[in-house]
Amino acid sequence: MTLTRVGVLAAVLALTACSKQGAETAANSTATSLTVKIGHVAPITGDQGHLGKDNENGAQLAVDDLNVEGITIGGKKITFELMKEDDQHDPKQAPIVAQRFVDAQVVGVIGHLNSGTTIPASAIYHAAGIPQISPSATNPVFTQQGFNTAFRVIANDVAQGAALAKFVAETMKAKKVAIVDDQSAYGKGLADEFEKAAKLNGVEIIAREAGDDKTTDFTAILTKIKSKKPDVVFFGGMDAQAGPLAQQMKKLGLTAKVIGGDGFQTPEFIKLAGDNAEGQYASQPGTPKDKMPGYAEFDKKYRARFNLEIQNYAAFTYDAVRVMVAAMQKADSTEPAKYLPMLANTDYNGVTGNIKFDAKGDLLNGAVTVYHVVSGQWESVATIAAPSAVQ
Ligand code: ABU
Repeated sequence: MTLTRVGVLAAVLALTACSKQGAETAANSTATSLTVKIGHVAPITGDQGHLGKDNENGAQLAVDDLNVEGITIGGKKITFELMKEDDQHDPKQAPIVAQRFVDAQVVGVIGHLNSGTTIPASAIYHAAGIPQISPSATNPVFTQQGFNTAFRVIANDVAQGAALAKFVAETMKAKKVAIVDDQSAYGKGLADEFEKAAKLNGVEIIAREAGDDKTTDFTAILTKIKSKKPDVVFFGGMDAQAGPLAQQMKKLGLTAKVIGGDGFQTPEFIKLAGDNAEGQYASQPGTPKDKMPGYAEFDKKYRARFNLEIQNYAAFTYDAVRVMVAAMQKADSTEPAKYLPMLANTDYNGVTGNIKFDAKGDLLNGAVTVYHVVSGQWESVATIAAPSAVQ
C-alpha cells in the first residue's frame, strides 16, 4: 500500500467515525443505550443570575423527570444530559456559546433567556440545523427571521405591549404615561410596542427616557419625569433595574404607579423595590400561574428540589425541554433534521398550558396576564388574550 493510499484510508476511516458520531449526536452509545445532549443557556452569573439559574433548574428538572420515566427512541434507551452554559446576558457572548453547543453536537438548545442573546445566537443554530426553543425571549424579531429552527413557548412582546397598553388605558385609566427602558432588545422592544399600542388607546406619552441594562441609579431620569406629572411610569427592562427605579421614585416623591413586562414580574423585584413594591404592576405571558394546569404541582416539586421559590420562567423552561423530547419521540429519532418537522407540529399539554406553534415558531393563542403586588406577593388582576393579529 502506498503512503497516499494509507492517507486516503485514514481519512475515510476518520470521516466514517465522524459521520457516525454526527448521526447519533450523542456522547456515548451502545447497541441498546444512548446519551443525548441538550444545551441550556442563560445568564447564570451577574445581576440576572437568579433568573438564569431559575431557567436552568426548570430544564434540569425536566431532564431528570425524563430520565426517571425512561425514554426509548429508535430502539435505544435514552439518557438525556443537560449541557449548561452561561452567556451573562451579553449579546457578544451568545454566539460564542452557541458555537460551543454546535461543536459539542447537542441535539437541541433551550435558551437563551434574553432576547438580546437569543436573536444573535439563533443564526448559528439555524446554520447548524439545531432546534432552539426559548422559554423567555419575547422580542418578536426572534421568530421573524425565517429560521425554521426558532421556537418560543411564551407569547411575544407585540402581544405583551398591546395587553399592557389596554390595561393602562382601560383598567388604570391613565391619561399620561412616562416610558423608561434599558435599551436592550427586550426592554426597548417592549417599550416601543407599548408606546404604539398606548397611543392607539388614547394615552399620552409625556416622556421617553432610557438607561441601560446596568443602570441602577435613575435619579436624574426620574427627576425630569416628575416635573411632567405622569399617572404611570412604564419600565421596559429587568428586575435588577426595575426594583431600584421603583424605590427611587418613592424617595423622590413620585407617586405614579410603575408598570412593565415579564422582566420584573419576580420575587426579586419585590425585594429590591422595598417599601415601594406594594401596588406596582407587571405582566407575564400566559394565563394566571394559579390557573396553569400543572403549575401548583411543578411549584411544589421545584421548591422541594432546590429549596428556592420560582423566580420567573422555570415552568416554561421545563415545558420547552419536554416539548423538544416529545418531538424526538414522535420522530423516533434524536437527530435534529428528523425531529424538527415534528417540533413544528407540536401539540403538547404542558405545565404552562397547551403548546402549539404558528408557522414562525411563535406560541399560538398566547395570553398575557397582568399582576400587581398585594401584601408582598404578586397577584393576578387581569388576563388579556393575545389578539390573533399579533400571532
Ligand atoms: N421576556 C423578558 C426577558 C427576556 C427577554 O426577552 O429578554
